[in-house]
Amino acid sequence: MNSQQNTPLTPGRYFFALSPDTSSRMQIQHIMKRLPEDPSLKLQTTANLHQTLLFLGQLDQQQLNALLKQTDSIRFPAIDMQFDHLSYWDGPKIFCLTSRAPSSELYNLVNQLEHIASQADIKVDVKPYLPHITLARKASESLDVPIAPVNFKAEQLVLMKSVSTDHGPQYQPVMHWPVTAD
Ligand code: 3AM
Repeated sequence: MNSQQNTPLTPGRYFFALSPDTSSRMQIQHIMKRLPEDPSLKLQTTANLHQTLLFLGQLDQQQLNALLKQTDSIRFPAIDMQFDHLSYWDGPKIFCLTSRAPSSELYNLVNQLEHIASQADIKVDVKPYLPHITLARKASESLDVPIAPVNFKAEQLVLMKSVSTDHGPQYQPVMHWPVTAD
């Protein structure tokens, strides 16, 4: 498929994610204004907003090369879904958007990515996939804020590299695939 690589793939922490289109991004930003005013909250930056599909973990060069060989087979249909709930997840201490009706295409894509990862000898977490969009980290209390559903349209599938910085993790898109099923 028609993939594009931004930078050379070098060892590091990687994950696959969907990148929201401009309208979805604006809706998400609007909802972020309704989060509690807590100075310890680490708000996601607009550039970092994403929906994680599969966390790959720390990859070495051999795994990255093997992954690259598999990525030509990726087929990525349009994914259009609603995130209709603002949730607090106690484990990772995040506020995130969740969906009561995730799209079935989303699960197909996640299965496809899990298959590609296993073909590249990458051991991934086998926990059931829970679609969410993280809005803030270091959250410490549950919240009950009704929201208007966000119509989430994916602009592209992205391979992200997670790089630690003094300001928290920065996500660098290193490869992307447009929304077009061949
Ligand atoms: O930004 P979100 O919350 O979607 O939680 C981490 C983050 O997801 C998740 O991968 C994304 C980029 O760091 N993540 C980090 N470590 C993980 C792990 N061991 C993980 N997901 C599953 N297993």
